[in-house]
Amino acid sequence: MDTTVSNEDFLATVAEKSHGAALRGDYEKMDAHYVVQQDWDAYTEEEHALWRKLYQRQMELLPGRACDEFIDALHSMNAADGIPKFEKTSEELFKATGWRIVAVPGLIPELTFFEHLANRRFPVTVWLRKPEEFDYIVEPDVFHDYFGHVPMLFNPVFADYIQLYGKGGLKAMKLGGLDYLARLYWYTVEFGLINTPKGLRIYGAGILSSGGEVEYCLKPGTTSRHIRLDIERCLRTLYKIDTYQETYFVIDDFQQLFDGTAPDFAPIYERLKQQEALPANSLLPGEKELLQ
Ligand code: HBI
Ligand code: FE
Repeated sequence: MDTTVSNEDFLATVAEKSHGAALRGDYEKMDAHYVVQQDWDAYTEEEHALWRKLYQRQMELLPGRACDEFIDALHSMNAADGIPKFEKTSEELFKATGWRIVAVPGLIPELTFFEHLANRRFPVTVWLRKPEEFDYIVEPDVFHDYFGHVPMLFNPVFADYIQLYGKGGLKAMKLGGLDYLARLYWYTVEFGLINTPKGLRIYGAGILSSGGEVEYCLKPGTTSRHIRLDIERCLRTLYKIDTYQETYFVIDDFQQLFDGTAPDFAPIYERLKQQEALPANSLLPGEKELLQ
């Protein structure tokens, strides 16, 4: 199956999705699966300094807020001194959970993205944000992808979930379930929280790689909800991309994610097509706020 859409079509659709801003990456040198080489020597000293500043800010915020699996893996990745070389981490990751890092120019078509995940390859963007984007960036950059996503792939159960998600994405595209599945990715892989004996902790990359939301998502008494993850409820729930989340879905362990994604989603998609999507700030009868 041809896994690439025409470059122009893809860039036009994603550019329109990301509010019309043209994509920043260099899509000229990619292969048929949107993979490029990471030209590590091309990074400037200013970029390595910006990486260190981002890394230090997160390490002041995350201990006691990020899940242990993230903190432990990050320490083993030695990524504090500057933009890391993907190849080195990819070898360690492969030994740990059979995953590899593939360098990409930026956002890639859903089909190609799912194909990579289904084959235990995680796409990591090669470029770093500008200093003025220190606090917020629309497109995922190397800090979001590498710092936010890669450490969790060292956890075997989470790593299996992401591969299952990739396979589900390929099926979803055939069943018209893509938008539903994108919500699941958003509310787990990007913005998920997990219950631990020490309290709620963060495992979602979108929070782990951000500034303010790290404290906000764990603060009691905000206008956001913290409710137990029910997969079908999550697939129904709309999300916003440019504010803090109005709902955080909480799991008890990563096995719950894996088990919840194992069944055939086709009947769920059929049910969902008959139902109204839920606004991001919904609270249904019987749903309990978990963060008092
Ligand atoms: N491409 N490089 C990259 N990284 C992503 O996280 C990504 C993507 N393309 C599509 C996409 N995510 C989302 O639409 C997923 O829900 C599929
Ligand atoms: Fe991401």
